[in-house]
This record gives sequence, structure tokens and C-alpha cells, in this order.
Amino acid sequence: LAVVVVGLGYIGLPTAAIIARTGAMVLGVDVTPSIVDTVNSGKVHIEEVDLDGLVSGVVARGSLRASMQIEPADVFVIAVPTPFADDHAPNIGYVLQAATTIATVLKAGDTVILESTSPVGTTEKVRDLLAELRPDLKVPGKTGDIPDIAIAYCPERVLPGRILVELIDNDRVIGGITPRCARKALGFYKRFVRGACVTTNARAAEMTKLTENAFRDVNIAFANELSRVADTMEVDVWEVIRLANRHPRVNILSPGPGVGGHCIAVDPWFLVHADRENTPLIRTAREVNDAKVDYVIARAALIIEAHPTLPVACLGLAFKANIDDFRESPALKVSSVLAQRFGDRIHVVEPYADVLPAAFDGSGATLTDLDAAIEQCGIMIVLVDHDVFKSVPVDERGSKYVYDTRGIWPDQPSLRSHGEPLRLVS
Ligand code: SAJ
Repeated sequence: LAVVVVGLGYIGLPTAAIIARTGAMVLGVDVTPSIVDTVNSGKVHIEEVDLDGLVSGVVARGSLRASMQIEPADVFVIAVPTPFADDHAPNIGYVLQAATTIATVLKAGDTVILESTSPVGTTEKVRDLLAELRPDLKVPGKTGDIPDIAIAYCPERVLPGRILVELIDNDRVIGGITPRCARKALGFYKRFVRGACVTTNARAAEMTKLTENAFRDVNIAFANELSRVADTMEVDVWEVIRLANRHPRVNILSPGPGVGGHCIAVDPWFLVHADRENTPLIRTAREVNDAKVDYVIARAALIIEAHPTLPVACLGLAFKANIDDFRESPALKVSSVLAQRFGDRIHVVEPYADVLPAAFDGSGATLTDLDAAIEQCGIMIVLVDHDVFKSVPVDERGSKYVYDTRGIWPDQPSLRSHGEPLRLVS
């Protein structure tokens, strides 16, 4: 089986490598020359658990290659980004560009699968584009004839940090333009997926993906809203959540400094943009989660201003725990805004960073290690729940001013807990 994966990013590269491991001949196509070179040398340009070993193995065996040029294949998987514009309108330009490239080598019998998170109706647009570019091929769902090609939507659902495990173990939703398309795509996923593969139509599969991330966003928004109310009420939100979650039908997620990454903070907008009138909850959840970042900045600034002689440790830059991904990270936003305001008082601790990102340029803030921060800083602002931060013993932080936005130190003495410094300030 020959497979082409278009887009060698966080989803495309692990997917290409896993398919290559099944014995298929895989070509990864990417527009960035450095990514193509890196993969061809058996290396990876992204950090993901166990990915380096897998890629070096399949490249050495010759089952995975990368190129900027597409080649004919039996199955084409599109895994390119679908960003949004300033008005939150989804941009499916990269998907259509990928389809245009695939059209140049497409032949009867091939299967085209879209994995990128996409607005409802995108797979049909891919079908229409292929029909327009290749009038010699019968596309599915247009006429009663048996089509020459199959087209399906199968969203990725993997969690960064667990991608290789979840690519195999998660259930997959496979939406065909027609049931026959779904069946063809199913045969492909059965090669490497251990989870259940459930078939449906393309529109339902597209909406399912958006629904999953909107669900999580709405639930995190609930936790973030709760944390603000708890601050007003002078109650420990983490304790309230622990207690409420003892109810058999309550399962509240964790508040934090906002929602980061490129999925949960993006995908709900695809639903809002498609039907603004009927999405007040989803839209408000997005706004609540975005506003939490500014709330944390304001609160942290009050603590820092109230203790003008104390150096400040900002713990974490990543968008979530135990990964090196700083894109769309609320922690990075909070600490860089504080750095620009409070300059060399800010000491950033991020074990996954070698240098401070550009947002800190000119601020005077420094990147330091955890031990030095504990020794030097009287104020600690916890922004990421990395495991290394959790293990700081209470004797080393109990006397400091702590604003713990992730609730990693439940034993912090209550007078200095995350809820308390505001009272000390006011
Ligand atoms: N977060 C909280 N509180 C929580 C959980 C998460 O503040 O209780 C924050 C995180 O710190 C992070 C953000 O939300 O900033 C998103 O993190 P995440 O772990 O919830 O999700 P992602 O973005 O890493 O991956 C999500 C996953 N979707 C769902 O869990 C429904 C993943 O399965 C998807 O494949 C991925 O989006 C994607 O690519 O769409």
C-alpha cells in the first residue's frame, strides 16, 4: 500500500510514522524544506513522546520518506492546519491547497481522507474541488454511478504528549461522503487503529470533532468562572471542586490561567461562526476562558506591586503540563506581560525552554532554574502544572506569597494560598 500524508506537523508526522510501521510505503509531503530535510535524516522537528525513535526506525527501513513534491499513491491523508482569521472565520485554504496538489496525481481506485479539524461541509468542498480539477474521474455523491475515488473525513483526536498511544488506542469516527467511501476509509484505519472505528457521514464526523473540543472548552470555562467567584467569596476553589466532585454525577474540570493550544481555543469558533444565533453558550465559554488570562495578569500584578522588593518567579510557559509547546499559551502571555511591566524582577522557570521566547525581548526578565527561583523569589506564580513544580516541598514555599493558578500545591498554608494574597494587598 502506498500512502501520502500531506502536512508533517503535530498530527501528520506521527500518523505517517505509525502507518509506515504497518509496512505501508509512506511519503510525507510538506511545504517547508527544513521539515522535509529533518524527516529524511531520520529526525523530528517536534517533541512528542517516543516519536524520535519511531521516525528514525521507519526512515532507516525506507518505509517513510519526505518530499515537497507529491507522488501517486493509493491513500492520501490530509493533515494540514485550519486556522481562523481575526473575525474567527475558519480558513480552509491549506486544505483546499492540499486537495489541489493531490488532484495532480489522483487516479481511479484512490481514497482521499481529510483529518484536519474543519468546518462542517469542508469534505464536500474537497469533493467538489476534486470534481472540478479532475473531470475525468467520477467523484462520490454526485451521480448514481459507482465513483472512481473515495473521499472521507476522519478527525484526529489525539492528545499532545500521548499522540502515539492515542493514535492507536482511541476510537475513530469515519465519515464518508457516501457509505461506500466510509467503508473504504475504514479498511485503511483498521491497519493501525486498535480502538473502535465507527462510520457515519462526513458532515456528522466534522461536527463531532468540533463538538468534542467545544464540550471541553465549555467545561473548562465553568471551572474558570467558578475560580473567579471563589476568589470573590474568599473560598478555596480547589477545595470546592474536590468536594463537589464527590457527588456521583458531578465532574468539574480544573481552572487555570486560560485555555491554550491550537485546538480547544480555536475549534469552538467554527461552530459559532457557522451559526452565531444558536451558540451563545459556546461563544461565552470562549470569552470566559480568554478573559481568565487578563484576570490572572491583573491579580498577579496586584501581588507584585504590593511587595515591591520581592523578586517574582513565574513557573511555566507551556500551554499545558509536561510538554514543550508554547504556542497560544496563556502561561506565556501572563509571564511576558508581567515581564514587560516588572522587568528584571521577573524570573521565569521553564524546564522545557532553552531561551526566553521573543515576547520577553527587551523586558529584562531572565530564564532561571527552579532551585534558583526557590532561593531568590519571595513571590511565586504557578502558571503550568508541570510535574517538576508539583514536587516542591511545602517547607520551601510555605512562607512565600503564592498565586497558584493550577492548584498544584493544596498544602500551601491558607494565609498565603492563591486566594489570600489579594486580601494581603487590599
Ligand atoms: N485545561 C484547563 N483545565 C482542564 C483541562 C485543560 O485549563 O481541566 C487547559 C490546558 O491547560 C490547556 C488547554 O486547556 O491550556 C487545552 O488542553 P487539553 O489537554 O484539554 O487539550 P489539547 O488542546 O492538548 O487537546 C485537545 C483534546 N481534545 C479533547 O480532549 C476533547 C485532544 O483529544 C484533541 O485531539 C486535540 O484537542 C485536537 O487536536 O483537537
